[in-house]
Amino acid sequence: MKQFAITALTIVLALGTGAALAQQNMSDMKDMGMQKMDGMKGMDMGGEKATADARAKHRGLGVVKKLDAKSGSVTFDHEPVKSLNWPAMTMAFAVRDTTLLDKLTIGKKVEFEFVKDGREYVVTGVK
Ligand SMILES: [Cu+2]
Repeated sequence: MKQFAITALTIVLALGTGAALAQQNMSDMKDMGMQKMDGMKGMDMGGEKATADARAKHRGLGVVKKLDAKSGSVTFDHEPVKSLNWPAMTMAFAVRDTTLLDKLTIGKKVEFEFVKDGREYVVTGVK
């Protein structure tokens, strides 16, 4: 009987840990999608120039899922991005150069360039 209780407790603990891990993974993905990575937050002392110098360009290949010209954003279902260790996923990017939006239509597969700017990922070029 005692053995049974211990086994049951072990199962409960294992399930609990699994659920917590799953939740952790989900919130990680959500953070990426919502562009809430705060990596640059503590680096304000150098001002805008220091931030700009630190910008590395990344390349992605993705299908346009959603376009919002008003808020300046595009959602890509993108393939893995090696330079950032990203798996394939669907996420939103900011678009500040509105001429880029003309090159994007829903369902189109494009090669795009982007930078991390503060807490946002900003598309800087579309092919
Ligand atoms: Cu992504």
